Amino acid sequence: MTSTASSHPLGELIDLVKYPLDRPESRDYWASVMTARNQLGVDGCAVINDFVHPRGVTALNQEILSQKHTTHFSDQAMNPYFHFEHNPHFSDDHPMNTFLERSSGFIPGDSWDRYGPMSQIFRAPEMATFLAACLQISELHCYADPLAGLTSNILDPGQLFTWHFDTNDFAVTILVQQADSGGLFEYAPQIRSASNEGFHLVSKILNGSRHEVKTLDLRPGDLQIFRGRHSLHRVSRVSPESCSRHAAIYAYTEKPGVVGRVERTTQLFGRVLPEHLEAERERVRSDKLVD
Ligand SMILES: O=C(O)CCC(=O)C(=O)O
Ligand SMILES: [Fe+2]
Repeated sequence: MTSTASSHPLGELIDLVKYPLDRPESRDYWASVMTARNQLGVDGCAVINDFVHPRGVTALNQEILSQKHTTHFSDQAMNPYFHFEHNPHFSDDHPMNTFLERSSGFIPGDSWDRYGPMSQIFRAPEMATFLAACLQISELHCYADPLAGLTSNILDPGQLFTWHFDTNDFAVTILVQQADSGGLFEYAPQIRSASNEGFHLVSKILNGSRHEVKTLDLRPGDLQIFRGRHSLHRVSRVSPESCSRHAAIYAYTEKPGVVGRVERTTQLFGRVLPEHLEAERERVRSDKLVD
């Protein structure tokens, strides 16, 4: 271990020996970036194993447990586009009208201590720089949404997060507590594009097809970078006898100062803040996907 790696505050959480985020000019840094780029190029998903070391995982899980009482759980069935109501323009068996259980919940952004381990990782400039390099984006900023920027996805025993597309182009996740059984991340890579909803393929998967579905074997401490806007994905049901599954979710945007929509924020967190109402008035959509 070099003294440079161990003395950086991020080293309290992230394995800077394996992944020297503090030394972006190093060979190991670029090796990690190139591996992630390759994986993202193959199917829109990169996994960086043991990114957070075991002590860091313990610190993250302690913070999640301390805030778990603030989780907003959902008990509403939803379609893959986060809609909850029947749409008469589509047939009853269409994906738009296929509503599946989502029982998981999110710990919101305003639950975290500004200086706690969750925020420390999220707000580290080294993280944004590293992720931007992996994603080949010129710069990234912390998602400014005060609730959705920094969250933890909680699946208690028996719960699942059903098939869906993300609103964001990509998501950054660290598995913090793994379920003993179930709670697996599954995805159908690039099943839709900005110009094609791929409803036929989406429908097959909602009806139980495993064709083209991949399952990740994530372990606590693994970092996942995932392009979820075009890849249908879910977290499968956590077995009733299992421990809960906890994941830290870090959201970044290409432009600074982005805040989420009122409707989605209410669905996910059960409330909005004044920032959401303000942003709603100024929002400009970047594509025409149904959501
Ligand atoms: O918990 C995870 O691994 C990802 C959950 C997810 O897909 C989401 O929050 O949109
Ligand atoms: Fe997602």
